[in-house]
Amino acid sequence: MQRIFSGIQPSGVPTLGNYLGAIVNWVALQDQHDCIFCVVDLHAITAWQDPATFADATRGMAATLLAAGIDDRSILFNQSAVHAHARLAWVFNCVARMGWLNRMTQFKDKAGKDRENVSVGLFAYPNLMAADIHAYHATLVPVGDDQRQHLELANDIAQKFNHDFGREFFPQIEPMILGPAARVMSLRDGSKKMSKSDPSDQSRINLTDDADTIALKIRRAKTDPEPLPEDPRGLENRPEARNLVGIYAALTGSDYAGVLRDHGGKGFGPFKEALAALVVEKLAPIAAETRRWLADPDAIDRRLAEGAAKAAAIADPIVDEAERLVGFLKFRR
Ligand code: AQP
Repeated sequence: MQRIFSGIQPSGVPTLGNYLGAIVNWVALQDQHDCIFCVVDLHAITAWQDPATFADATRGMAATLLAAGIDDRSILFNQSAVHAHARLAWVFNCVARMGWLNRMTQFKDKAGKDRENVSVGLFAYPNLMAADIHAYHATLVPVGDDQRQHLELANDIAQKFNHDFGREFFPQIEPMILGPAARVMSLRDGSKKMSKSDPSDQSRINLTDDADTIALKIRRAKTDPEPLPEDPRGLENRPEARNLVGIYAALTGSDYAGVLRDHGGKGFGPFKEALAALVVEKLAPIAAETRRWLADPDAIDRRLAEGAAKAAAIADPIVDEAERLVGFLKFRR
């Protein structure tokens, strides 16, 4: 059974993008794989997080994952509770090259014009992500399309580590980028991905939004004046239309052609109504179950602590061995 690792930042309320690009796939993969899922709080502090609410944000993200269907078949924990991540990330900071990280488009997008003022952690983020995966010798990583470049870097880091320290220790990993909604775009701008930390709440559907809010956001979503095409090729150069059709396809387990068979030729009005009803139908049970978990924070904490113990039992020996390969003086435990 191949081992899967994936993570999500508690940097806000999870969005429909996180759900379709990652969470829904994680739930399905539990049957066939040895799965480790992580609320990556170390990653989240690469941007400012309010200490007064951060622990609750971490619990909230865990509650959503549990509500969406992550269950006992998987290990679920918060990253800062397993020190192996930070230990290996430091080694990888010393393996990865500045030039490699300078090419990362996510850093360029997030830092924007403010490069001199962002945290060093934001720049080194991909090294921590590589450590998250390699600390478990995981080989499959289900992520949204935005993470493809970071996974290529994780493979470069593994290869250089293995070469520098003379042993095929870290395996190559394979991204799993699944479905027509592997990159859900902002509802306000079809060229920008939907993001939980986007300053505009109207740009995204939050998994906690109620039915009226979801309907309003979809009704107001940016579109063009043309009706929907009957053929998927007609979605080229129409990013907003493509995005809404992709979301519909992902939620119904269909594809662009399937959705356009039913809705092609029609205007956006009726399509948006149908899409809003569908999104509400899929998200309402998750929101209700999330509230049920949040009513018992101790149960969430227990679940995360158990997960952390299981995760550490896998990662500690792997990172110990990596440190031995580096040549650190290690004492018998
Ligand atoms: N818009 C998206 N479409 C498809 N997948 C997405 N993911 C994120 N946004 C989309 C996937 O969700 C997983 C968890 O992401 P993350 O929280 O670790 O970080 P992120 O990619 O930076 O997500 P956000 O929502 O944009 O967070 P912020 O705003 O804090 O930066 C990943 O698998 C990601 O691919």
